[in-house]
Amino acid sequence: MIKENISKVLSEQVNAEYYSAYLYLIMSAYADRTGFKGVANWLFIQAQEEMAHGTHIYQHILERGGAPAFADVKTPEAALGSIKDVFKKVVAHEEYVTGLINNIATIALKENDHATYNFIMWYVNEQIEEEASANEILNKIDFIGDNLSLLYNLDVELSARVFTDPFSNTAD
Ligand code: OFO
Repeated sequence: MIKENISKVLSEQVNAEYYSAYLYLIMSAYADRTGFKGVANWLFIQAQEEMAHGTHIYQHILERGGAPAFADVKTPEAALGSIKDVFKKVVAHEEYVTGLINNIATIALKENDHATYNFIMWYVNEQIEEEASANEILNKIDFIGDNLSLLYNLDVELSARVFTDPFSNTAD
């Protein structure tokens, strides 16, 4: 049976994952409306991944006999100035989420909850990827500068991203 404080912090993470989904949908809508359909696609898939994360953590709480707690999902800040601004915010947000995940790992270890520790390690690794891919795009945007044709190429590149359920091959 999962301890109450672990169940609480995991429930907060479910909320944070849905917040992330909202954030990326807001960004995706901004990109779509400004003509960057590829960027919009990348962000839309990012939002889908966040929802999959939220559901996965929710299922873990239930599987361990816990009671998921539900709180309001905050509305993310909608003001975005440019595509570069979007990716600066993606990087900053993923760094923030990494901190939340690390905190869960720390609490799980302190509570001797190796099941949650093992579970959350998937997210520790996922955050390495999340930060790396967002940073890679931000670096490309920095390199591109004002070159519109390179920016167009990046948009085409990001349009190729497709959603694959990260948990389709696991029993989690
Ligand atoms: Fe849930 O991975 Fe991004 O935040």
